[in-house]
Amino acid sequence: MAPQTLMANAIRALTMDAVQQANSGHPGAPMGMADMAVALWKNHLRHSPANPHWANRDRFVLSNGHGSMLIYALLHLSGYDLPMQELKNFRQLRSKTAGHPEVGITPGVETTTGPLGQGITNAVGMALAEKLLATEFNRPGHTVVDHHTYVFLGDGCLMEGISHEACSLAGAWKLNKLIALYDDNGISIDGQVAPWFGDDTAQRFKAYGWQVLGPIDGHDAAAVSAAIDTARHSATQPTLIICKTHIGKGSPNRANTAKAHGEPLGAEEIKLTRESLGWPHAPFVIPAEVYDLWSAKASGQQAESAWNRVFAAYQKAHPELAAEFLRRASGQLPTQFDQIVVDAVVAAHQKAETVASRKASQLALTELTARLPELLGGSADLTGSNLTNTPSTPNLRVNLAGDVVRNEAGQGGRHINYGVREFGMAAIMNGVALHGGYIPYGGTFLTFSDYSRNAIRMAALMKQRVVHVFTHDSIGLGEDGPTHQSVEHAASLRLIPNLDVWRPADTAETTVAWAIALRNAQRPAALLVSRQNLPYRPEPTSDVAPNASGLDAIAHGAYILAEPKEVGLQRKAQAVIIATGSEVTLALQAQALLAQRGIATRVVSMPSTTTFDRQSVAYKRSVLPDGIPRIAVEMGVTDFWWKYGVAAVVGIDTYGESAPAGVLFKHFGFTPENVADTVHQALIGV
Ligand SMILES: Cc1ncc(C[n+]2csc(CCOP(=O)(O)OP(=O)(O)O)c2C)c(N)n1
Ligand SMILES: [Mg+2]
Repeated sequence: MAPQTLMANAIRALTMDAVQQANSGHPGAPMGMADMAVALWKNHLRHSPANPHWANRDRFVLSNGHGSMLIYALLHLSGYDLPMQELKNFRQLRSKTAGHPEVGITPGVETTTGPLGQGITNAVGMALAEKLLATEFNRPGHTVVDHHTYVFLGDGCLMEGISHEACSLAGAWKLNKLIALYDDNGISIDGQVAPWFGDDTAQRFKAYGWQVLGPIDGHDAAAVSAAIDTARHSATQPTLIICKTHIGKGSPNRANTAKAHGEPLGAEEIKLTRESLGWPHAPFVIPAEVYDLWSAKASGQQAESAWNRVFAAYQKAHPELAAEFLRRASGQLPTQFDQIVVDAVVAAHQKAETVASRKASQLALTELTARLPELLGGSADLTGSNLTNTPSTPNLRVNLAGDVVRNEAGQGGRHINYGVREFGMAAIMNGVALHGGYIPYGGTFLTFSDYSRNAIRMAALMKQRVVHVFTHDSIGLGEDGPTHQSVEHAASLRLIPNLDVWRPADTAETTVAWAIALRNAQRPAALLVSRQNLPYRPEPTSDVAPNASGLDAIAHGAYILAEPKEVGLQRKAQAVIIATGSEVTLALQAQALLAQRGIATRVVSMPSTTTFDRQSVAYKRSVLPDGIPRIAVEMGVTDFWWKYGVAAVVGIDTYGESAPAGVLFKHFGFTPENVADTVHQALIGV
């Protein structure tokens, strides 16, 4: 048997046996893509199984993540730390072989895939990161960043709308080192795809500015390898290689059927498949000669050593750049980061003006982007509204030759115009973060966070540091009306595990939110900021002075902002008003009104409920003492707040309305009087 066939059949055998053993999984895709995998992994992929984190490795993304056994077989066979026992434990608790590939669990898995369409989009982000890092760090004679990003994807990924967003951008950015191989098997779960997927995929990708190769026979490893070779020489275009395949290839009765997609073949069919493949070995037995064919340990070590020599020369010629590259690649913030944050708060406060928190975010970003070159900003066509750009972040532009355009200072783009593509932006940012070297952030209106939502969830699941700037965070945006006014979004984002949500009230809170978002290397963050101006709170009436203790208070996610003494009452608080973001001012005004009625209240600013929830019980009690009523004020659904044991919520449980903001605040009861009355009523128990 030809070595290539032997190698592909090893994947097929491991796949059908692991899926059978788990009694669940997707045998069809790995069996169909086995020959494509041989072509790529044997002949082209530069990777080092002994060091899955080698900075200049090629990235491989299995966008059709249901075919997870393909990547597990590949990693096992090529020499990663993924013993056969893990394949036998496919899909079992605490195995390294989860149902769908998960980054951080399996060495060699670059991103978590399964939600179709996002893998290819992550790959676009990885290829973008490579291009930008190469522009930033490579020097004549010193090419330290130089790798490809390969993707396998199926019909499902191409049907998903996000593939349009991502692949359109890949064309615009001329990501010539992005090479996607399409598993064109004409089958998805419901059967032959023709009635619901009749696109001319080749023309579609040509229209994006891609090079399209094929259709070729995806079972002809030599043909696939030749196509990859052509793709690697593309100067300016990403490449799609259309590979015609048979789902479940090798299975006499299941191949070419939707049944092969997501069901074990069954003992009888596995027997028949073994016979038809000419694979006599028992389940999970791989002959030594097949391991020898697959092993990438030696070639990987060689590739890595060669790069190490390149890097050593770079270190000699450009020691500071090299040190910076290593810092950036490792995701470490600069050692002076704490000082940078204090400086940012001071700078923002020195402006001493009443600004919208979106503007406060830009003020913070102006300082941060000047000092942290890893910050890579952007917006989904709302730059002037989101205020995610700064003087340090020129727009990304790519010239006809495919090079990143530099400004007079020699600097390439650091602000990305994602166009109107919120989901694409979010998943591309995930890819950028996964690649390393950058901390991506991007903006859109909070209402459209729903468009991005699954990618935000994936960032949280993957523990990636990605920052979403969501502006126009409430009815406070006014006349654009209910389509644009977030009501349920803050609450619903807070439900996503491992996502930090911040809704800051002023410049200090906004800057601290940014600082914590950047410090949390294992967690994405969403910053919910206002369109409308929020009053500047001069020092020292609040605890948010630009000193360590003020910042520390905010960093707890919630803190005591004003005690009764601040409004002239020398008594203990009878009630606590909890407010977030733009409503903090309202709470302070209500506190003053209540003082006139002789009622003593404490105002708690709670910019980040998710952060507050992680504090010690003692701290939480100190902020929200037992025994006195709590009243929450937030321009959003009330449902969320009941978990804090509140007596009442001033909130909005309908959609907004189209009118000037001031009119809406009155209409929905966001007035000092109504907040004061609500507190009063809670105290007297009506
Ligand atoms: C966003 C999303 N929607 C639905 C699914 C469920 N799903 C998994 S695979 C699949 C069909 C994919 O078809 P294709 O990519 O052609 O895979 P093949 O059957 O060829 O292996 C679907 C609908 C999913 N994983 N992600
Ligand atoms: Mg298919």
